Amino acid sequence: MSSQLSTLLSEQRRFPPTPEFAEGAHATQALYDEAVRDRLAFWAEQARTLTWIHPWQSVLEWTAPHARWFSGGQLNVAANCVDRHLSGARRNKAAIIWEGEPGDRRVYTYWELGQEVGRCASALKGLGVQKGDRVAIYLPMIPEAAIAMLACARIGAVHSVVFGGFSAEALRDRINDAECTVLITADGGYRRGSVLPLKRFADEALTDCPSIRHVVVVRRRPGGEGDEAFATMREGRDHWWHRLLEQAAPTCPAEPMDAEDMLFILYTSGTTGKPKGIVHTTGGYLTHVAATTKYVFDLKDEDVFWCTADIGWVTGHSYVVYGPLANGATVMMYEGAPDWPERDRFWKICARYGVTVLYTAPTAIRAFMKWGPEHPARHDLSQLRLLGSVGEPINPEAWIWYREHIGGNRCPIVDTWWQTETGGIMITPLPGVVTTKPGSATIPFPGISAKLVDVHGTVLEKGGGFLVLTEPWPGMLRTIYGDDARYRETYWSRFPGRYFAGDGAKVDDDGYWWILGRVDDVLNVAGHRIGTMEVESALVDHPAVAEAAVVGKAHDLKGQAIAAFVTLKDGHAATAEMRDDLKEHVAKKIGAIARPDDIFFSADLPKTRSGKIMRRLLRDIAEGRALGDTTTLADPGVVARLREMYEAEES
Ligand code: 7RM
Repeated sequence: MSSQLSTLLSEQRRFPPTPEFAEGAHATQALYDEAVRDRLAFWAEQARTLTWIHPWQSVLEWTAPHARWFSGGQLNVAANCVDRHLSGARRNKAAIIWEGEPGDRRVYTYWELGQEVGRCASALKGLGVQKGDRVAIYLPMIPEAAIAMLACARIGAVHSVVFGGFSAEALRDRINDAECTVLITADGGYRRGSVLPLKRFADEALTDCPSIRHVVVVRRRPGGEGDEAFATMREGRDHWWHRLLEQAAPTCPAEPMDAEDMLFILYTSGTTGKPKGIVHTTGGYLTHVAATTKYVFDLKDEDVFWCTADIGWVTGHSYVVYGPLANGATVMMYEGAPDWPERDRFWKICARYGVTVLYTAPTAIRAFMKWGPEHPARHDLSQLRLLGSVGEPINPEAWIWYREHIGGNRCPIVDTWWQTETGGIMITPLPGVVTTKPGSATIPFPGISAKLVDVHGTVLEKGGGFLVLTEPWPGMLRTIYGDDARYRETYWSRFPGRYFAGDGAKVDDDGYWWILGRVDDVLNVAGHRIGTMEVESALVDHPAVAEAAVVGKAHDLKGQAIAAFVTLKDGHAATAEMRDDLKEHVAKKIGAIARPDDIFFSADLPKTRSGKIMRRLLRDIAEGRALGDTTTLADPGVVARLREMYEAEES
């Protein structure tokens, strides 16, 4: 048994909901009962909270592995997230409260958000964007990111948001895979006091993106329009956002979309080198994220909801933009790093804006823990009433620290398990109803069917196994963009007829889920999914590299760190400069998040007789463990030599 599993098994602490919280909570036991009685009726009831242009004919049409939810129905996502809040008291309510890293601030009321979305939508139309066209968004965490997404949704264009931390090459691959016609970017974004030159990266990407016709550039830097260092504008192709929107009409009709029309594509890492374009559609996705936002975060009109995820990840899509805005909530948005200029930046923000619900990642919580409780202690966090966690397993110590030092031992914690592919939260406690256990995501959301299976696909009541989803759910991915065969193969072939999430899990005697993490060759570095193959492809792309094997290595803060074993081509020396050069090369190919922590040079890699690299053994070496079974190795001597070298280098 792994040490992780045994620690989790011994966790005995229980946190039942307080009567005060339960009394005011949206969620009730009845919600679970209803969903058990009739799953589809439950989801239909959630869908009815949205505004539809045309009612649906059937709740679900399921021809495995393809689902159609709310077929025949028509709606517009932007109209649901903005327009419908403009007729009553919410018209003047803050939709987005934003703070930039340098300390600049902006607030958009729902009315103002509507005007900006309208202008951006009109401007995109003016550039020739039509329903179904793909628009790439490569922006920092600024309000324009949400505005651009909603503007696309308004006119029926499909957005593909690319995380601002990704490299030019990663952006180029994503633009080309979806054949985007427009790119929306910025002259720069702030991170730890310096400017990330996004437009320069974009220009580098665009040297080989034949489908792009126009580039819209947000001026993020003060007076940046004339600053050639950050944005050189190409006549005819490039347009400043502020100029374009100034001339555009603030009203733009919302395109009636079929429930199954595409809303967005979001790329995520898999086990091969090529990222998958995860396809999400309109009616089911919005139903799922609206319902989970309401019940998991217990969102009320008075709340200030802060999901700290970047808009470039699915968490930003579902719980910064679509879920909260569909509920007419006030969203907090922050551009920069949690330790800039000081390690109390998050707590300063919580106090200044009276944040009531905070949703962040274990990697951040572990960093806060390391920095010490004196940072949150300096600020008034008494407005907080609910805390959330997402992105990776949260260890019980971090959970307890979060509860005590951020939540004042008063706020319930919701540990939410889900994926880019699931669209919205799948396994989570509902606050006010479910007793929590530190480290457990608890039980499936109402209307979600999760099961534990063994290697043969046999359903297990409890114990350890693989997490599968046995019934379609409204926010599920519909396919992989342009590659339905890969969709079937990746998610539906391991356990036929069931969706395999790629995670290992344990179910305890109470039926609670303890997610253990990925069982495939996908790493989770600080809550970000990175395929080992992606990093390996980047390494072998370097002219000096003959072969590379990448593994995850346990890391205190990041959960996992990247360790790479590299064999160099003849004539290249294994020097410290080479090591730095390779790290830099990976960062340039994929982005800084994929930069390996360790690179080890080796003349050979341990392989089976059929030539498969035995990553399990490399992990053992990287983590300093006793070696597992080496009997299947073609040359058992390789590992011993490798370990000696590794240990010599480490010391
Ligand atoms: C939302 C998101 C998905 C992978 C998933 C898991 C891991 C996410 C939790 C978690 C344990 C959690 N989407 N994961 N949430 N593991 N407990 N609460 O992160 O597509 O980027 O990643 O993240 O391994 O498969 S994602």
